[in-house]
Amino acid sequence: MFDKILIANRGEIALRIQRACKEMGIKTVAVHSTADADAMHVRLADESVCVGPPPALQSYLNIPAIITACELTGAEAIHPGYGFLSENANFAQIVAEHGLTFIGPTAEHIRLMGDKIAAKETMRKLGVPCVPGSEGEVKDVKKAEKIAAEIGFPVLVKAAAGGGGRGMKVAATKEDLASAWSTARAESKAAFGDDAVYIEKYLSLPRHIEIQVIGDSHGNVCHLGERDCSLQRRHQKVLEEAPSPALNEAQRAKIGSTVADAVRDMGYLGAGTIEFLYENGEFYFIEMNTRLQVEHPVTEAIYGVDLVREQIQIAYGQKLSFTQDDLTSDGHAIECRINAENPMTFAPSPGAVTGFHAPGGLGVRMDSALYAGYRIPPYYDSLVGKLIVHGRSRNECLMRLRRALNEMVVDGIETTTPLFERLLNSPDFVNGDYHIHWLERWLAEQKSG
Ligand code: MV4
Repeated sequence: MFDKILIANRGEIALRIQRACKEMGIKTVAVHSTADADAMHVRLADESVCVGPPPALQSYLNIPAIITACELTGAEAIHPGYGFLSENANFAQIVAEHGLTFIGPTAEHIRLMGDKIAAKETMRKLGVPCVPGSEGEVKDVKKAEKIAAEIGFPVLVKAAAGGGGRGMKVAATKEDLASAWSTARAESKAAFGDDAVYIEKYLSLPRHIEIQVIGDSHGNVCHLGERDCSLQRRHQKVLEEAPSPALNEAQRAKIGSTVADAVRDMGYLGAGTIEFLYENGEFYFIEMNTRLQVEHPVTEAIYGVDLVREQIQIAYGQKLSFTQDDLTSDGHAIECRINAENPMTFAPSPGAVTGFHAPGGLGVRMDSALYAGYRIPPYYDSLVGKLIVHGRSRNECLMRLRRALNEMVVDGIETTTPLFERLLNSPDFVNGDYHIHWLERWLAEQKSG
């Protein structure tokens, strides 16, 4: 097994990866910016290296500094966590070229899935159901009009280099299409330096359901069911749950095996997530994420699997520690993203944490790098904790969530905790009756009275 791993990340996910390493007897190297010298991930690591000033481009995204930190400390592998360099194909390639191991898929698979047109074409050929739309890039308005006429309005123009909602434009009618097409192209060029766009039928009120997969270098690929991530605001997930309240066991087994077969055919290595929109009983592939995701703990809770441990074993060349038949899910799990933000306006609220108490007890997990006396720097993502609760049923999970939220103490800053307390009083949420636009509509209602 690896002797030492460098973790190219910060915050709760750096702690999450350290925990897996420690249980495996692997030494950890933290990297940090000058703003993070007092951060918990630095305090808990065996060694640490300062890789630059606070702006992420100069530190957590500073590839030469991170490779140098590996060479200085003798770390053999790099775990990128999520965000930062986790889906940077060039980084994965550079890591490999330095004789180090990138804990994740190959650079080729990261690159392929980063191109949303190529990703969709790959999945379609492998038998994964996709949203009806263009086959490949749409290079002129004439072609856009032809495809829209075939699939019917409304349509959505999407950036090939996009993802996460950037460079997307809806055309409700034929009259809107030329402007949606040229705006999407211009925005994509400005944001990503690439103006390639494609077209899909616009699904109006779907759920966002994603399937967790993991593959080893021996040709084994398993799925670990789905997560329902429909509760989002401005393309930021707010709460995730597993299983989805909308699916039954037969639907889960069917989409799970379709996805696992496709990912096996790709020769995919490591953890991955296949994102779908789900509407009227049908799944439509939209994107694949080639990293560990923020919401992975809800899957861990119901399947009893340590996904980070599996990632590390796979990167070392070992087999998955389970087969598909070994995997059974138990009960229900919900994750609340605790952000350092005002719970009504979502304005960032960095600063000094004067008091901190993590909830505990049966079925409660709190992943956070907070401690009393810590100063949250203003430079990074506002996620400061994840509260994950597990119960035998969704109802038990909701009762436990209410209890755990009540137990949590974060003093000195504002957090999104009160939002979840309000959400637990919403009949739609309690009934699992929601879609990707539900949360923003509910928040707007709350504001108006
Ligand atoms: C869509 C869609 C409706 N129809 N595609 C937004 C981010 C990107 N990952 C895909 N997105 C969407 N693609 C079709 N054909 C609606 C969205 C979308 C969305 C998707 C998932 C979660 C929240 C969302 C919020 C707005 C729009």
